[in-house]
Amino acid sequence: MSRLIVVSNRVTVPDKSGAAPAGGLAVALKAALGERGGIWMGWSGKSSGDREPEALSLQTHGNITYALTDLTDTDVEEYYHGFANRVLWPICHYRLDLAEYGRKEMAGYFRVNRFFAQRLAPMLKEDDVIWVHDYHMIPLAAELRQMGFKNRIGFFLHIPWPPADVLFTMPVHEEIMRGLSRYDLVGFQTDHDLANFEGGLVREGIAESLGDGRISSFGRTFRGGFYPISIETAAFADYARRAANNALVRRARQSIEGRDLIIGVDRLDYSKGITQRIDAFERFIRANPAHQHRVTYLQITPKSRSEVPEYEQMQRTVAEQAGRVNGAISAVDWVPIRYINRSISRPVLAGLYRMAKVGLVTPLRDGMNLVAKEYVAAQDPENPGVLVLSRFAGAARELTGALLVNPYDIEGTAHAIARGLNMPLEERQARWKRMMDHLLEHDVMRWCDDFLKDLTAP
Ligand code: GDG
Repeated sequence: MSRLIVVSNRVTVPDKSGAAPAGGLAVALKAALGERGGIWMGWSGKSSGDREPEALSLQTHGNITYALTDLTDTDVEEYYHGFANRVLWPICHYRLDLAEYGRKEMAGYFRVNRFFAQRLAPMLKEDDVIWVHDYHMIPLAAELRQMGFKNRIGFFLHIPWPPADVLFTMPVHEEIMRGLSRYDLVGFQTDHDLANFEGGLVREGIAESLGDGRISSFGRTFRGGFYPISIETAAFADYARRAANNALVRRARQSIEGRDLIIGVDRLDYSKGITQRIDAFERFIRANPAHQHRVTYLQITPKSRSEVPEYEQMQRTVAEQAGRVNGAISAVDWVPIRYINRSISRPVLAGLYRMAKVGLVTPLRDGMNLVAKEYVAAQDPENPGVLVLSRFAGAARELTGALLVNPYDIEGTAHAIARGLNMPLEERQARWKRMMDHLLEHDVMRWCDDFLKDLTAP
């Protein structure tokens, strides 16, 4: 079996004990790398200031080598904050209004990808299979091809791919599309993303669809496919069952004093629809006096990308909004919204999912959304909660037992919250079982195997 080389912006290096850190993606990639032996390369997350980064830092655990590089301040600013997070992220989440184009940032993005390719090249063997992850790294294959590498190279995009009319607002869209055509397999989260990609290329006359996922474009034939990412379903279910006894989870249960718990868990990001969700919760409370005093909505929102102005602004907006709604609808003995603006531990998270009668997952646009899958896996089969899920999350293509909502429709979401809280046990069990059976069969190991099988197919 060929070696596997994984390249992603960030690398999850095991801690001193050698154990993989929590999180499905890291577990699956570590398993795939362990099976074949290989290298996981990416950015250390650190800056070398204005000095050229030192040689790669290599750490070997078993048959896996973790290869990390620092980046200069300018690289971090232009490649990471600038182009990846202020152009590709908003565009792929349909937020044309938030994209900030600058020639410097675009150039920085391509330059850093060339730098990654140059650092990777000396480590590569002829029959290595290379798997590149996410929007930070689109031009990597083109750089490697230019250096003469003929290896199998696959790409998986963790975020949505927009339709042509959205994508083409980005000045360098053609170079980005050409970059993708240099892979052998380009994987998306859902059939919709793949259709946007293929349809956009064909509509603009820059590709021909050859059927069976094969696409001919920019002088090359490659394949497109969709591979919905997932979680370690069985392990997470077991974890959540045990987490119910966690001391902090028990204290949280006591503190809600028998009220119904509604939970939301999202990185602080404008794509997650947090402000619309708080509006929907307020609407639900106002429209359903019988539920007043009887619910607690817990929103866990760790900070992310605080260096990017839109995120810093959003942090203030959400905090103010939660405060305003609490001020308006609280009573002396009841505070409806608990807003936590930092990360909590994984066992506590699992226990809280299991305690919640409703999981509110309402992004405006999301590649997949693993919180939705974790919420389902964490439920008690005897008394499962209800998932309220945005139809614009990739997960909605699979989790058909959820109450699907349009997150822009505040009243519709408020109605779904009420329906979830009032749903009879039998219906909750039937809906949950449908989703859980699917997730047990389609877990993250299966995702990884399916992608690699297609990438290495003759
Ligand atoms: C990108 C795509 C796609 C969150 N808060 C805490 C915490 N989390 C964990 C969740 C979950 C993960 O973070 C978030 O995953 P998502 O999938 O929901 O979202 P993104 O970070 O936007 O991920 C997304 C994903 O890539 C994979 O392809 O699904 O669409 O945007 O695992 O549990 N974990 C802990 N404490 C927290 O406070 N421990």
